[in-house]
Amino acid sequence: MSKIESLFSLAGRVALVTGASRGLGWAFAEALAGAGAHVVLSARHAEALEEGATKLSDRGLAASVASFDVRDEAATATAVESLLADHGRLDVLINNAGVIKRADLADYDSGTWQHVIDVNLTACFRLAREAARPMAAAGWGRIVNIASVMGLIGRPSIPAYVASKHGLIGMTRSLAAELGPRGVTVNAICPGYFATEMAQPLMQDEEFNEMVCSRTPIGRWGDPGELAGAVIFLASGAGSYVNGAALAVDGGMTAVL
Ligand code: GCO
Repeated sequence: MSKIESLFSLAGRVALVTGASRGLGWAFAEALAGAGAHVVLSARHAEALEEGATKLSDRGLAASVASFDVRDEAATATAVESLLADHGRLDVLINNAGVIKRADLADYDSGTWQHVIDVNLTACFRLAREAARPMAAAGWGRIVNIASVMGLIGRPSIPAYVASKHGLIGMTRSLAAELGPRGVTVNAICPGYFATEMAQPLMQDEEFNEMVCSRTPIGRWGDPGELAGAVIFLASGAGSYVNGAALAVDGGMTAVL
């Protein structure tokens, strides 16, 4: 392995990716496995995860499955425990699972607000807490929280999503301060507009599609594979002195007016 290859290599590392059955989560899982990590794919439903794990192992990559609901505190703790029992280590956590609900403020009920905050923020906090224990004990770890450009700016109809993603960046900074001295870095990735299932309603909306393309200097939606470099960088030795950052991968959208 060349010096540069080993800088970005995740060989021997175990990574847990939430929301890994589709969309950006799947892209993160593919990227980390490609860099040599054993990836534990997690989401609520086992079938889609099994399919993903098989796809990766067919390519000679290492993957397994842990299905649990990130909203369930006990299930979260159990999942991390059994991952540790199986692998003896947890090096990388990608806090990716997230939901979005779009509605006008007048129709935005409290239950919906709470649901989005529970999944996008509280669940990430709990997983980070559980993962930080073995990481700090080992003196090495990487927590990557998947925020959004909506963690840096806002737009109408998604108040809970915007609040949760701003909160996630805040939590990233607090945990970076606490865990940095113990060898664990905590960073956020802020994806811009990517062509995923979650974004389908927006891509089909001509006006919104036009807004994304014209507001993004690169002039188009992102392909999920374009997040691979950022996640491997932050999860590997290459990112060893990057801590508490919120890295926008948005084609330049938040850099311009
Ligand atoms: C929306 C979108 C976004 C994206 C993404 C952008 O309704 O504006 O769904 O929030 O999903 O997070 O980074």
